Order: sequence, then C-alpha cells, then structure tokens
Amino acid sequence: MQLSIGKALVMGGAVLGVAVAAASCENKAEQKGPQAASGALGASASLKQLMDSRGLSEADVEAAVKTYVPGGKGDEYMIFASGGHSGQVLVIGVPSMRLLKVIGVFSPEPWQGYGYGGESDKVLAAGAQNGKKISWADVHHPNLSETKGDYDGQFLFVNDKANGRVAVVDLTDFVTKQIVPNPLVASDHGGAFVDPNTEYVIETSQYPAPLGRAYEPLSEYKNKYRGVAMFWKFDRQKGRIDVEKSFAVELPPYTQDLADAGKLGSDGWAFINSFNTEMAIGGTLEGKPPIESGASKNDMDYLHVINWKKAEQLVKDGKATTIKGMKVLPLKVSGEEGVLTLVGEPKSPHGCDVTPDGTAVVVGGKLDTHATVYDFAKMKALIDQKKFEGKDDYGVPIMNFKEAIRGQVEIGLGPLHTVFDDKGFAYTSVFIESVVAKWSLKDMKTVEKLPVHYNIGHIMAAEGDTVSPDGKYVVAMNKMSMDRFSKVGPLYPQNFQLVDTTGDQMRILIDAPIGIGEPHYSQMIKIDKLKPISAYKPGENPYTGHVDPNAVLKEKDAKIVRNGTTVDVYMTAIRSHFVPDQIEVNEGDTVNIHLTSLESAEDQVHGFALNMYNVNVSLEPGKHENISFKADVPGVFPFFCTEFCSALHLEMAGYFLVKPK
Ligand code: CUK
Ligand code: CUA
Repeated sequence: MQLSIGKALVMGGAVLGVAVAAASCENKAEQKGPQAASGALGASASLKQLMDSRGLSEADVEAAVKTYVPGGKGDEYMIFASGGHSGQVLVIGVPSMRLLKVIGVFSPEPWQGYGYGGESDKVLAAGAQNGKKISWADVHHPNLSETKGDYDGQFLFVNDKANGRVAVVDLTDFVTKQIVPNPLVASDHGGAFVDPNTEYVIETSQYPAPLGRAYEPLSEYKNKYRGVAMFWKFDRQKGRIDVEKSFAVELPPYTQDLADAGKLGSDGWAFINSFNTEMAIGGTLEGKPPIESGASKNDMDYLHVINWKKAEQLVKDGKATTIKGMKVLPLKVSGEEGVLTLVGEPKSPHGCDVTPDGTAVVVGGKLDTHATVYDFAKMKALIDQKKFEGKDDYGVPIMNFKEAIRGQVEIGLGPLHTVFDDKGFAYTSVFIESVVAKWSLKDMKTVEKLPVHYNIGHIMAAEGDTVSPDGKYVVAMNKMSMDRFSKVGPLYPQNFQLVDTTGDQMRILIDAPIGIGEPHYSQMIKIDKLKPISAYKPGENPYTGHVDPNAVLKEKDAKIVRNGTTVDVYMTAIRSHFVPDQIEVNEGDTVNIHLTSLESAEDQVHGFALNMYNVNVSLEPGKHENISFKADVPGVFPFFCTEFCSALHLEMAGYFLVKPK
C-alpha cells in the first residue's frame, strides 16, 4: 500500500515540514501554509511543481521523507557492512544510507593513520600469513558481539575470506585492535559468526587444503585435504581473541560455505553448509570438468551440524591434536563422539541462517528453488538416538533428510541468504530472480516478492541476527547496478537498497551505491546500543587501552633523547604546533617518535605526516602514537599536520633533518 502524501506528512511532518505541507494541498496549489514563503523551496515552487520539474512521483517523495535525515539529527540504525576487497568495513546510517566511516581493518587506511608508521602497524603485521605481509582482504561477514543473543554494541568481528583471517574491531573507538591469521586454512568463508554470548568467534574454511597448508598433491585430495571449523575464544575483558584457548574441529573436504551459531535452545551448536561433497578438483587443461560442474553433480550436499560445547569438552579432555600450534579435534573423534553430524542439503546450497527463536536453520540452494528449513529439535533427537541412515567415507554419521527438516518453502530461482523480522516473516535473497522473497515461517509459504536491482547477494535486517529482530527495515545488497546510477567506467558500484517492511507490501526507499569493494554481508544495529567515545584518556594508547608509558602529557616534558644511534623524540601536538618542531638525526639512526595529542576537545584532530618516510598517523583528542623507523634517507623533510585543524593548520609543521654519513 502506498501512503498518500498526506500520510507521509504525518510520518515525516517534522522532517519535510513546510514543503510537504504545501504538497498535501497538491490540488489546491495556491493554498500554501503560512510559512511556505520561508520554506526551503521558496514561495514560487510548491512541492507539486518541484515534483513535476524533477519527474518525481508521490511514492518517490514519500520514500524521500522516510529516508531524509536533516543535519544535526542522527540516524536510527547503523549498518556495519563488508567492504569486500577493500579489506575494510563500511559504516552506514539508516534510513539516510549515508556513509559515515570506512574502518581500516585488513588494509592500511591513511586518514586514520592505520598502517602508516604508528602502533596500528603491529596490528596489520600480525595478520601476516606464512611470514608474508598481506595488504588486502576480502571481507565477507561482519558480525556484532552479542550478549544473550542480542547485539550489545561492543565489538565487531570480520573475516577475510581471501586469506583466512579474522579481525576484532572495538566499537568504543571504531578501531581494529586485532587481526588473527588462521594458520590451518587456505581460505575461509563461514565467519566471523558469534555464539549468543560471544564466547567464540566462529570461522570456517572454504577451499579445502591440508590443514596447516603443507604440500600434498591433488591426487591426495580425499585423504589429506580437509576443512575446518575454527572456534576462536573471545576474551571480552581484554577485547581480544585468545588464540591459546581457541580450538578447531577438523571437517571433511566438502568445501564448507556459510555458517551460523545456534541460539536459545540450539545454543552450543553451529551449522555450516557445504557445496562440493563431490570433492571435485577440476583439471580443465586435461579435459576434465571444471569444479563448477564437478561440484554440481550430486543432488545433495551436506549441512554440517556441530555440537561445539561437546567439542570444547573433548578438547579440554585432551582429545585434540596439535597442528601449527593450534588444537584440532580430529575428524575421527568428531564423527564417533557426535560432535559432527551431516544431513543432506539440496543443490549447491548457500546461506545458513538460524531463526530468531533458535529452533530452525534455513538453507538456500543456488540451483534449487526452495529454502529448506531444518528443525533443530528433530536433528537433536536423531543425534541423541543415534538414528542415522549411514556414514560418509570419513565415518561421519548422516541423518535422513526428510526426518531432519521442518519443510521446504518454494521461493524462486536461486535463493541464498535469509533474514528475519519481528512478525514471524523471513526474507530470502533470490539471486537469479533478483527479488527479495518474503515468507511466513509459520505457514512456510512465500507471501510476496519484491524485485530489486539487481542480482541480490546478501540480505540484512534491522537487528536481524538476534533473538529479537526489530523488523522495519531490510537491506538488499545487490551485486549489480546496471542502469541505476551514472556511469563510472566498466566497474560499477554495487547497490544497497533500503526496503521498508512496515507496510502491507515491501517498498524500496532508496538506492545507495557502494563504490568500495564488493560488499557481502552486513549487520544493522540500533544506534542507542553503541557507546562510542569522543576522546581518548590523555596519553592513551588505543591498542593497550592504557596511558602509554611514553606519553607526554605536558608540553614542557617534550624532549629529544639520544642514545648512541637511537633517537627518542617525546613530542606533543596541540593547536597549532608540535613540540619539538626541529629534529636532526644522523643517517642510519633509529628514530622513535612518541607523539601525544594534548587536545581534549571533541572533534579536534591532528595528523602527523613525515611524508617521504611513508609516515602518517591520526591524532584524535588525547591519543598517543609510537612511530618507529630507520632514518636511512638523508635530506630535509618537513613534517606537518594533515588534518585541517585550525586557521593555522598549514603552519602546524616542523623540520626533520637527516645528516648524511
Ligand atoms: S557470501 Cu561470501 S560469497 Cu553469500 Cu556471505 Cu557472498
Ligand atoms: Cu593540526 Cu592541522
């Protein structure tokens, strides 16, 4: 149902104010409200005229009213979206769909001084795999920390599909605090999901490889290649993953895909779909079928059902082996002990989403027209009774498909991911058909399909992965945008479409082009759950959470200390100067700059660049940075502030001189 402009006025009256008042009298254009003359549109242009001149329909204006957020007013929700190849996380306001921030996670981010000579270099360096520095990532699934199954607004976890890593972002300052490379996997996908109390961050592998990545020929695929479900222990107090207390569950080489953690009644369990139980390995040059067709032969792949509480206990009992320093529960143990159970999934499954009540898992099928709803209670009973229809080649028990499911819902061509609202509806992204399919969990029937633009991949709902979704909004995260935006060369932006789900029918409110990377998943949290700081404690090192031992809290304590070939510079920054502002060292010296911002006022940020040395840090109020480098290039190097902080910003500068040998 489209609302009339009149209704939109009621809903958005405070927003559009006078302009809509004029529109509500569209048949009597003369009857402008008394304040119309002072409205932004001016006396001469009624909203109707404006609509005509811009070719806007009533529905367009209603959508505009629903999404417009005037300056000074905040958004209602915040989206944390995958930045795809950028290795970053995009922060977007809802309903405005305005980009608020790009958080540097796996890739250096110059504005935030992330990866340019300061403390954050250590975070990025810790993400090396096999000693190789990696400066990009393919971020797929950002997940917010949860307490009792609800987003608590404290942390965000993301996975790097490309290089098998997970990262922890602290939402008090929106800064990445930790990158953990998984030494076992060759890539990941099902991550970074959390259980309802964020005890673990779950990361599951994608393309099978020998655990630990040792060489084994492809002829050994069945015997030596494996998947893995990683359970990264999260220490909430420290705000870090505790690698020592983490463990992995070895999986057959079935190309595990998406994953989700159980909740409420299914807490303690995890679910992973898979798409290549054929174990196809390609060989196109030798005339063998590509993985694409080899992996699509069977009618069924396997949903993996993992009892992680039991796995945790078995690891504690010493049943794990150690690979590359990680505790790994062997496949044999998992199969025998009921940690891992399989059940069929139709045709190239994708998506694996636990319902808000925790009683079911919804799996799509890229080449199927159904979403399959697995019933947790039924699966649990089958596992408890050891009622299986057989075992796979690795000794893992397999449940009967029919006995494990609640039913299947006819969705359309290419259902992928499913999210939920507060009224018992599920929303499935349907890739090939380019629609959002809304269906009833109770009746297991599709009730509406909304065309989106185009080829929707992921879908996301307001607080949609919690035990209590908000409803209201769904976001279609579309892979293609053909005719939606102005052309920007052959690489098009992807398209987030905000969908209003409050009415009888779903409606697209706004298109938001995403010009950074290829986003996959995202989550949407109510703004009031986030409690970000506006300044650090004076001298705080954001990576320790404490006042840095090298912090300089008063300008008079700034100094240069020379010790042989090491030069320690204790430096302050405040509008609009650095102390000291002249530094001279000898070629080959090791230089440590300990730099504290003495600012405490909100939004008063400086930058510090020593440009030819690739140094640039951001100094938010109170922040302390430690910068270290070798002065291996002689010459004269101005250093300067890189944030337009004051009228005398350009004067906020100094000289760094390196005397040749
Ligand atoms: S996904 Cu990673 S291939 Cu559907 Cu979550 Cu996009
Ligand atoms: Cu400080 Cu510009």
